[in-house]
Amino acid sequence: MSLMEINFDGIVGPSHNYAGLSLGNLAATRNAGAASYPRAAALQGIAKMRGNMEMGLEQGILLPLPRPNEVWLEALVADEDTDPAIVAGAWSASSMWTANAATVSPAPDTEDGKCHLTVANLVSMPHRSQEWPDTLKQLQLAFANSAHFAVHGPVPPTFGDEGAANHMRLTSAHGDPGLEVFVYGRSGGRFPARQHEQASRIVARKHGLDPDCVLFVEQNPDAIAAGAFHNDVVAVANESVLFTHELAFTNREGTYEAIRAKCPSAQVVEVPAASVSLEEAIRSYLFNAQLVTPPSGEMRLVVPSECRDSMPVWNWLQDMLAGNGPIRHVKVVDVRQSMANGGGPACLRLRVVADPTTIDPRFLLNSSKADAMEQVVTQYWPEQIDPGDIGDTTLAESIRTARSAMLSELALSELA
Ligand code: SUG
Repeated sequence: MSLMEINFDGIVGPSHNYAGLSLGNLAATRNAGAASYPRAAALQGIAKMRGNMEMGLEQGILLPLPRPNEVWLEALVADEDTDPAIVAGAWSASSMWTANAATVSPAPDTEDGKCHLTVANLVSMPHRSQEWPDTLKQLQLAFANSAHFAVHGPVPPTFGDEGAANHMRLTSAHGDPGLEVFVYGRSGGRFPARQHEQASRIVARKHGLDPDCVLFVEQNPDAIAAGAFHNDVVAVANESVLFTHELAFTNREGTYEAIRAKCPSAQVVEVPAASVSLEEAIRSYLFNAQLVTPPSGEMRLVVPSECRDSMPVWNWLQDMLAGNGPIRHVKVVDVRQSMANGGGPACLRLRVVADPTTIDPRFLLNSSKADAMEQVVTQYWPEQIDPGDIGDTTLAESIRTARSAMLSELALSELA
């Protein structure tokens, strides 16, 4: 059994648009009503996946969900007088942010030695609450091998669960047992706290985690109020490194101490607010980076190009590289279409530590499959969606056709 980290990126769906549906997500609110470019967005996502494969990392994919979601619209008795936000919700391509698809506990951490996945209920935002049934179907297919995986339904509603975006794992190496850190919000000031403490606790119990190897940590309400609607906007972990903003957690020192006590190999790389303010960290998405260990062994931070546009962030990264910390390289990627909806490189991927041979190969990527995906996107994905196009029946039909073309290219028609 060779356990490794596999990043499952969401393919950006053909209905990608900016409807401003997420209160507390500043980028999405700022870009509400802008024209979107689904074809460019999907190509940017595939280019990011390719870049990671070129580093020698295993790459997986998750498919866009059926949109517009007719089942949802029907349940909401939607007609022409329906609130435009509900119609836009049914068109949302938000499942591209697979960090919110599920919480994943790798096999070395669990009682039964299987990798456990709990699909996220995403109940805090109406447009995201419709995702889980179709996401669950997909996870059950990709991780159908029940000798190695246990896929769970969602935590019951009221207890908001946003999946891996509020979950970090610290370990000496991916295949070793790890410390799982669940970050919940109690208050977000003017904005909602999306991850409920009880949801995190339910997930940890369902996954059969050893209570000595779990921490529940409160996200700093000031971070939520500043626009960090998920913890992965202000912190990210990879193997023994926690890369975090100084103001990410309510109890900063207590959190670091508890992490070091339970995972002695842990190292904290903290960015002080004096160097990069919370606002600048959220604007640039410095922490919504992919922190990865390629086979070369030197840790790399994959940041959005907005980090290069920010002087304080870019200066901080140069100083970091000049020092002798554990993060040795920085790679810049262009995911601007997703970023404009508040989704950086880390939002676009779900990390699973597993043996790739135990996963349905249709969900694993290689470069010829990436070529084929690019062709489908170029041929079928709409070039542009203007706000007034949302709800248009001809466009709806072409979005459905585009998704079907991708499903048949990837031999996944059972997701139709
Ligand atoms: O839930 N944006 C997503 C972004 C999710 C980012 N994920 C992580 N941080 N892991 C959200 O707020 C915008 C859709 C719109 O407004 O049309 C949106 O859903």
